[in-house]
Amino acid sequence: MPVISRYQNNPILTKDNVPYEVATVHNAAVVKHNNQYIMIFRSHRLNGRSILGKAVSDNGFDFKVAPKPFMTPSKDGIFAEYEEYGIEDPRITLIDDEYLITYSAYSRHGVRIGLAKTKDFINIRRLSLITEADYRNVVIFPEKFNGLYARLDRPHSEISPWSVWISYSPDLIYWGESKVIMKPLTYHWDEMKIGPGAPPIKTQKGWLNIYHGVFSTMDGSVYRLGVALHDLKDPSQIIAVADEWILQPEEPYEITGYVHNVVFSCAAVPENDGSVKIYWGGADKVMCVGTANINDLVDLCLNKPRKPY
Ligand code: BMA
Repeated sequence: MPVISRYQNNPILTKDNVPYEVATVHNAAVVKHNNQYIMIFRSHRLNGRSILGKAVSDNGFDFKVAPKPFMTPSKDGIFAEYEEYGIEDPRITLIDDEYLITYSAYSRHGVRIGLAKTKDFINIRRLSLITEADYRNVVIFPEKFNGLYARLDRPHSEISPWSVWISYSPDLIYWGESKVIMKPLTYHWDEMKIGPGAPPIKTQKGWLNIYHGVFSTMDGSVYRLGVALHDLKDPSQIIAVADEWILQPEEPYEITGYVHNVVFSCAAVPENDGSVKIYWGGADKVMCVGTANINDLVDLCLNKPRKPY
């Protein structure tokens, strides 16, 4: 039995559903807000640079796209310089009544992470660029630890396979106390690089972290999803990482697209019945969803673990 059941009508959103011209719809953040599901999705424009769109749904499966993009590269101040080549792969965390949106900001200087805030998904305020280059995949925990915000991220390195780190901040602007907490495992499905996926979900046994792992083949990279469990009080402590992946490219829209063999997640929405809707981009071209039981994912970490590194 697969641990994630793919929704029968996948893909749930494609470029054909977007009322402005784009080449893809993928790697979306999704949250529940006022009894609706808000999706902030990435699209490549026809020049290959990315923007963010917005779609809304009553049930988490059927989304309607807003007539205009949600965020495009900034034209103002410091953000303009660092978003010149596009903005990508948003993640959203609700904390203190505000939604924090992190996204990759591309420019001639590399890739760094922007942080924007919104309360209503109408008014958005860019707060800060919270990393230097090169970083991707920042997810912020929905709770503070000893008064500090915490985030997982993935810096690039020339001398180590790209790994998951944790950092803390008193104010969302200055970040520190960074340390590496999880690394790719050699000759394993995630051996090439790993990165945080959805913002962590609180469970009784720990923070559930849905991450992506990449395996290099003669035919390019294969992106899969895996799960890890972090200590509830000290998320830098990893209780267990599941040895097996939870999702890999299998459907035609995951195997072929803009980049082949990719499932890439930026969002998971826990539901009151113990299930979770996991959203992923298929082959960097379409949006997909599946459901899993949160306890099954936790058990996979605990019953069949591998070492964090
Ligand atoms: C990663 C990022 C993701 C993308 C993935 C597969 O490096 O660029 O946005 O989904 O590659 O192409």
